[in-house]
Amino acid sequence: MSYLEKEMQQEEFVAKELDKGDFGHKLLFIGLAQTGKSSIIKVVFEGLKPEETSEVLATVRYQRKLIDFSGYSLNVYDVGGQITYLEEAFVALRESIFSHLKTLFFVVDSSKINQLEEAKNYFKRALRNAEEYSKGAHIIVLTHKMDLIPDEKKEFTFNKITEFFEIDKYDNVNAFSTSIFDESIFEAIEETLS
Ligand SMILES: Nc1nc2c(ncn2[C@@H]2O[C@H](COP(=O)(O)OP(=O)(O)OP(=O)(O)O)[C@@H](O)[C@H]2O)c(=O)[nH]1
Ligand SMILES: [Mg+2]
Repeated sequence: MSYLEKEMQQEEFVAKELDKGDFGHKLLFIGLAQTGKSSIIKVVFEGLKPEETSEVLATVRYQRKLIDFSGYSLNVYDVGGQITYLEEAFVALRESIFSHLKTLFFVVDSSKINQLEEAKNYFKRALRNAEEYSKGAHIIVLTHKMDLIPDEKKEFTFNKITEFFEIDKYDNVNAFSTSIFDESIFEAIEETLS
């Protein structure tokens, strides 16, 4: 066997082990494009300054990272939100993406009400996949980018999104109103890890 073949075999082995969730808590961030998934990961887990996230590039396919955070070993999956990548995650990569999940974060851009219908479709599909491959996993809806909503409309917006997503129908689904520009995103993630 050539060196390259050995390397590839090793990589495949590691990928399978990671998918199994043996490397700590497996977290999945999924949602439509540009909703802020990679920014959340970089700000909360990697210490990037919120204002520096404007430089974050759109995620191609998906990214997997092993992160030590607050005493937890995390195995974090970040799926690119462009439709091609979402469809790949929901079809070809379904089992490896959705199996062994501890928590699935479904990220919604609270300022883009016109995307809610499409977001809800993917949310429902994510729920079904999590149910099939990771029974008992926590599902968290992040009504994100709340800093873009005027204070007097924040509560209304949060309620509107969570009602539209019918999250009350599910025991294992919770929602948090978040922004990378204040403590809310840290609080939401820490609360779900504990
Ligand atoms: N106002 C505001 N902007 C945010 C927030 N979080 C992320 N962003 C911005 O949203 C844009 C998209 O962020 P990304 O993290 O690349 O979004 P993504 O969901 O990973 O995008 P894909 O990889 O294409 O799916 C960036 O310009 C971020 O600076 C937030 O809480 N508030
Ligand atoms: Mg991304």
